[in-house]
Amino acid sequence: MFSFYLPKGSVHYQQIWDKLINNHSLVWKNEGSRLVLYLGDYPYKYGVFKHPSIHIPSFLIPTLNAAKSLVATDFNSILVNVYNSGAVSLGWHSDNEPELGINPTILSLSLGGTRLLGFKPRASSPVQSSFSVALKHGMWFVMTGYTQKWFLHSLLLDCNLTNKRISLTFRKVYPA
Ligand SMILES: O=C(O)CCC(=O)C(=O)O
Repeated sequence: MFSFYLPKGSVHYQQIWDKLINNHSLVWKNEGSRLVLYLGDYPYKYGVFKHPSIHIPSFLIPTLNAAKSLVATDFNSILVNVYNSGAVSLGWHSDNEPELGINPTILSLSLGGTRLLGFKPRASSPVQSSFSVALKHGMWFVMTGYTQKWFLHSLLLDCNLTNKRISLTFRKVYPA
């Protein structure tokens, strides 16, 4: 797992934010109190939520290409999460659906308010410590290798935060 920033101006974060929020042709779903948009070549399902395949809009292609070259992974989907404030969280889970293959690489781009992504070991993990990572505006964060096998992760509550946060998570989804 590691995180990094791109040089200023490489990706236009404000444009991505504006287009995601203002593009009325995008089909958002409510998942709990989080808004989710799935874009990808193949359907993707997790828990009780099922997403059909939806063409990735052209305004996100440069960002998808940046994501692919950053970690040399042939991502074909973007799952976008909107958290309207720190009162919206995402519970403990692993991204270990069969469509993601074994030991998937998942890259995220964080925009807006800083949030903590917590990690806690699964029962079978040889690593016993929990930790969290502060995901700041413009930060790219990658989970690779045994991350999903050994840890659960959760976007933690922060009831003092009023800022909205958007995350774009890049995955390679295989046909089921
Ligand atoms: O919003 C985030 O950065 C976390 C998203 C997440 O955990 C997920 O999509 O599986």
